[in-house]
Amino acid sequence: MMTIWGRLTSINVSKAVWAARELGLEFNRIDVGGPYGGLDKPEYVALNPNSKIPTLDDNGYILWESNSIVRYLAAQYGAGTLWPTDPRERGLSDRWLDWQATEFAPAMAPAFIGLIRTPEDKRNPQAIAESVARGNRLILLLEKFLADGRQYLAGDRFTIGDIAVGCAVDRWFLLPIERPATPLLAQWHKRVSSRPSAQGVLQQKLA
Ligand SMILES: N[C@@H](CCC(=O)N[C@@H](CS)C(=O)NCC(=O)O)C(=O)O
Repeated sequence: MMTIWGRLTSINVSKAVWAARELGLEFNRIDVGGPYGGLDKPEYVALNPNSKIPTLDDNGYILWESNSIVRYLAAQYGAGTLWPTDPRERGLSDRWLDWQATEFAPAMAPAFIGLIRTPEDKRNPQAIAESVARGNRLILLLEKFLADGRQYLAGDRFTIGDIAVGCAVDRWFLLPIERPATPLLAQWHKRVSSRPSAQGVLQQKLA
């Protein structure tokens, strides 16, 4: 039995859920975190000492860190599809998970926290503006990257890189911010978010 712990409004939970659905896996999802709480309960901390979501339980194999969960699911159940077997092709997909976690997420975090989680009178407009500018620069890098006509981030098929960046770009499109024109990114977002596996996973209320 497979269980994914975490509320679906979390970007990191949505990555794990999207990967599991794309792979056609049967799993049970348990709402914890955010309004559901439960992350400090000893039984949850025993699973995930970070008290964060998501956590995966694959038949007793426990894993946390969303991008590691996506890599594990793809490697275990999607070799040759979500997880390219050629190391060079895989590298071109895998790097986008690191890009999402170490470049894009930190760039957008102040804007996200400021606009979604901070009451208007307590916001720091300068920090928000700087964050949006930083995030938008990275988005334009993606737009330029897609200019060679590629359908997916690692080439001509959907892989793990599309999942991590897809979840992040989905939220970027939902944020109440000024966005530069990104027609290629919009087409790619439409392509990946219209997959059956993405239905009910993306376009969540920002929380
Ligand atoms: N690096 C971790 C970050 C996990 C994380 O920050 N999760 C957030 C939700 S996106 C969380 O647990 N927040 C507390 C909550 O939802 O109550 C990962 O990628 O899994």
